[in-house]
Amino acid sequence: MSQPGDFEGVRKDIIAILKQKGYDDGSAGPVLVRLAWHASGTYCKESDTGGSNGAGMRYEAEGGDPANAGLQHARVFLEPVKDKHKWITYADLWTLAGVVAIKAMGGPDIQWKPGRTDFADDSRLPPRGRLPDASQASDHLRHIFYRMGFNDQEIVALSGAHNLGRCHVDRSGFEGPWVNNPTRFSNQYYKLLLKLKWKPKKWDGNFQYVAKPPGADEEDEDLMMLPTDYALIQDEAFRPWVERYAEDQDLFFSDFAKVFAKLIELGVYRDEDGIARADKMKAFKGSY
Ligand code: HIF
Repeated sequence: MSQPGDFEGVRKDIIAILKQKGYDDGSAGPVLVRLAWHASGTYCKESDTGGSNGAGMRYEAEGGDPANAGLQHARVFLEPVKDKHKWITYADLWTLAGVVAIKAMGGPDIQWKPGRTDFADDSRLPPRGRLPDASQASDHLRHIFYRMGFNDQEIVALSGAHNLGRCHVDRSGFEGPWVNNPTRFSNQYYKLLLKLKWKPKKWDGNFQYVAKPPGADEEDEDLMMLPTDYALIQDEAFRPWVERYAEDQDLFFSDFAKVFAKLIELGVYRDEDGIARADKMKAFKGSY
């Protein structure tokens, strides 16, 4: 048991569980980033509901949503950390794990503030259907991310997180990593989007794009893009940002750090002094 408020201790223990021999590419990092995002990405600005408060994925209604398939791995990886630091809320732990993982994989420092509260029961979960559908295109991306309060540039900056990790047929129906080294954070995702010849994958599974990196052997694993990733180079407002982030990794890192920090704050009400106030959060007042 650690001292309440020892977030440095929590950070160290998150780093210690990142290496997972035998799991995916040997790292829990990418799936932790996805956990932080799915915890936050249910936010609706208009109704001020959903978001990173509550840790609703502990309950079947949210955790069992097909959109969240596979995230139980992330939650299980974090259990020893929660066990050692019982005072931290799950909602804080999941978002902190995302930013610690990004940094440990070579990404930028992302501002993280504590104060999220866990729901005491499952009566205030956001409805299913708020997370994006990877089979769709720009209109859908705007519909989902504008609802959270993001603009076009922020959508493209966030999307660089698909530099990490991979798709699993048994979780999403898609298959493969976006880049060659999916546990190293960089702007490679944008470079590959622009550079490779993306072709529809020939298979019975969900429609997705595949390509071989230049110089790859036949037996090398295909890289992939989801229809929502590909939409970023087809859309005339998104594409210039893809080009800028492909050219300028520093710009990408600094824009990504801002937008990911914004993502994990969604649904968190703070007083002017920065202290989170659960009683001022609509989701906690049960006003869905
Ligand atoms: Fe993902 N995302 N994401 N995503 N995502 C998957 C995996 C990861 C979308 C779909 C998928 C974001 C936006 C979107 C990560 C991080 C972020 C998978 C594969 C799908 C289908 C799941 C599986 O099969 O295991 C869609 C449609 C999005 C809207 C654009 C964010 C910006 C890119 C917000 C984001 O941060 C990460 C990391 C993974 C890898 C998880 C893993 O287990 O390796």
